[in-house]
Amino acid sequence: MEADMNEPAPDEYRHEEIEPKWQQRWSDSGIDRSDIDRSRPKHYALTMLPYPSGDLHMGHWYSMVPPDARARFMRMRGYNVLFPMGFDAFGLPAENAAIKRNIHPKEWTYRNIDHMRAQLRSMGAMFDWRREMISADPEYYRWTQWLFLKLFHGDLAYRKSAAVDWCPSCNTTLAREQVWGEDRHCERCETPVTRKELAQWFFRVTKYAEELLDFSQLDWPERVQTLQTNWIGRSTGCWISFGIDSGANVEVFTTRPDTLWGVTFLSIAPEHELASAWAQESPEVARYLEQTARQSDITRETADREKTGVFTGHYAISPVTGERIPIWVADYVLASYGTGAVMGVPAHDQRDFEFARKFGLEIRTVIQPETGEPLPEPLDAPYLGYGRMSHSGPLTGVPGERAVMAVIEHLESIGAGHRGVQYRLRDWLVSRQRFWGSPIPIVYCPSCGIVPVPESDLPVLLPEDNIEWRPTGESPLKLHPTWRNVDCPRCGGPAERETDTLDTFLCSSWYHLRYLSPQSHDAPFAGDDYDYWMPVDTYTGGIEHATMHLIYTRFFHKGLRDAGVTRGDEPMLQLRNQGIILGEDSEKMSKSRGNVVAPDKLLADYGADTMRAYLMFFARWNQGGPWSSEGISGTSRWLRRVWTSYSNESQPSGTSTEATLRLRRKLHQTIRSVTHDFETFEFNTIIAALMSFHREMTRAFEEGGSPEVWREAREAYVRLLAPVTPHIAEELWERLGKRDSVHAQAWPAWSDAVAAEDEVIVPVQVNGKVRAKLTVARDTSDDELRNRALAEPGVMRHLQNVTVKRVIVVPGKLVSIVTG
Ligand code: ANZ
Ligand code: ZN
Repeated sequence: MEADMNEPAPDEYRHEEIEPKWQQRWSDSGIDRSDIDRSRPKHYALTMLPYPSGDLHMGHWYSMVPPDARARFMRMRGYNVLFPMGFDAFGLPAENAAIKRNIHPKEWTYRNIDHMRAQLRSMGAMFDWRREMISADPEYYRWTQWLFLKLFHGDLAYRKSAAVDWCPSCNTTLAREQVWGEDRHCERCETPVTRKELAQWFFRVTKYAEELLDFSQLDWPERVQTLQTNWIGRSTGCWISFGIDSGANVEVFTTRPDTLWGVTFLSIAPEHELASAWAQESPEVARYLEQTARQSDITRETADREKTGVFTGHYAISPVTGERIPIWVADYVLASYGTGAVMGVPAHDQRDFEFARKFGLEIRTVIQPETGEPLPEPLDAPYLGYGRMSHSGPLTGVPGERAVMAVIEHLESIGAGHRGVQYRLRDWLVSRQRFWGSPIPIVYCPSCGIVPVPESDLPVLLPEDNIEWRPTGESPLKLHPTWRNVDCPRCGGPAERETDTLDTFLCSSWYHLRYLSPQSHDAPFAGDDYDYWMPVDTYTGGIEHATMHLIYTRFFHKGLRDAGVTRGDEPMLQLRNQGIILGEDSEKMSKSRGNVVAPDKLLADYGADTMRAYLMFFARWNQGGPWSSEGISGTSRWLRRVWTSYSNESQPSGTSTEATLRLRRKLHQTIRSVTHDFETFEFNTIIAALMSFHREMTRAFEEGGSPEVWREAREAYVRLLAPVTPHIAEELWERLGKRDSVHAQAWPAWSDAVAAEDEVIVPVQVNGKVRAKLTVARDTSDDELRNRALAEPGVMRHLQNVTVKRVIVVPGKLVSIVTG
């Protein structure tokens, strides 16, 4: 009978069969479950959890697969590895979907989760699914609320009025990502947004500014440390108080007190309280405030914007010269930084220079460079450097290195200023005027004021019905017919619930703790679990989370530490970021460009193992790079060759010592380099080494290496493959006649000596007959050769009941034993 050409050969690689098969077996055997085991060192490998948008994209694969391979590697290295997965399930897209389709956000979210969970399973990752957390589960957000209350009781949560972006046409507050363009318009209706003041909840992150700048306990990328450091933005400087004509004071923050004699105007932010007071009396000021109310801080901080401002008609008095200084309102001054007021020194500050030029204000040089020419008069650009003070009254001539301190001391002595530190970091605004988030567990009572919901009443559940989705300008919870009405937990009188929900960044600030004890009913996590697993040993994910998420989670940990909930100073010891996968055209993947590579299609074509190997191979993981379809088919060919080579039963002839030695040396070198590269997240060179070692095995086979060494290499190779291609490795392991899972095996060991040195095989003769062969370094000493020869089992057998008369050692060549 003729073979059916469509029927694959019996040993053809069929990922669509072996992958589901092994995934099922792993799930049945529970091999990926990790529990406390004090006999082994623990390793908590955390990878950032996805938002359930509906579909896994290549970025998810890229951020999860190499860390999975590494987690598997750590397990084979003897660690008890925790590698959990969950869903960051609250957030705006679910609410938008609800508005569009008139379904509950919960329905949309949980349907997406089901789909994505199945997609995640198809990766073949070792996620311990028993520990899955979903931030929108009441059993999860109950503890989010509980933790909120811990911070509240620790005086780390407080309420104050703050501005939100507001679309006057949609009649709703907008999240940062819903505001678009230079003119800051609403994403839905394109109306320019305005700002609106609302009472909202904040976390006191600024209390931890100094501690957050300390990275000494962390192995985090330099880049993330820099981004966080800049985000926190510590400046040392000085507060200076200027009297004003109306009798009050204006305080400014400056990092350049040495320029004080050069002040020719003050400017205050449009939101400064004096600005609104003066708007009452001046229509120009009032008009200017209205006009600037629409801009965001980001737009306002843009350096090259045309400066705008308005004179208030008021003057301040210089604390050092007694001069009258005009006060302006200018939107380059931010209300949220320093004191919201700036002393204008046009000669030595870029923005002040532009402002003074535009409005014809005086430019007065008070710093001269220490070396070289004096500055030109008039200046054609501000001089920003430090230098010798000039035209500065009693301090004229003070050199640059002393200037700042000299002025501060002078101000302190006359009581007009004091030194201090200022941060750019702001407290974290956690209120959202949204439905799909955790309710804030607070009740407002007309007689008791702000009352926390008692622990025993948690969670404050989201309502399931009667929800108004259409944007009305209010939090949807506010419009629910009954939800907000509640008895005051303190006095029992009629009261109202807080109707805002919590920022979803709060949910993701502690999810690593819920994974520890997903079933815990009386606490967010159990103390035992915490003590065993925490802190997270390696955290992996995108660099885009460098500031917000990774600062919030550090803050949360420290705040909870001070509230007695967590221990230790940092939640995540090591951080590594992956790069971005670009389309084949080297551009960012996007639907409009048509260069999106979808994982589902590739999974069907190549299988998870090939995708895994390719994702580790195609670029340095921390850099990323363009996808290549040619590249993935190359990876696929390599794995098919590996597969076929293991279905061949024959062995090498054992005739070439040279081939044996080379194979062995290369094996040990490969184990060593793959181990090293897993440790350092250099995944691409792992795959390169594995590819090259397979060629070496083929060569050793063809050239007739020793069958034992060849078998040893084949076995070790499957173990090296296991983290990368977990399904193929299981299959090949089985073919080698093994019963246990390859993932339960120890990682292969290497010897530096074998890897490094040139080895020889020395035959050992007993009375002229070869009884053993020693594999040793070429320069092994005579004594060592003699001892090793006499200890060989094959030799000892022939020395029983006889006496050794002589042992002749020919270094590197032969050991000959003569008995009598
Ligand atoms: C006078 C001065 C003279 C300044 C000079 C600079 C150079 P960093 O380093 O980022 O902390 N500033 C203070 N508060 C501000 C606000 N609310 N909005 C905008 N600018 C503000 O910046 C500190 C400097 O930024 C301060 O020092 C102040 O300008 C300005 F030759 O004061 B300086
Ligand atoms: Zn009350």
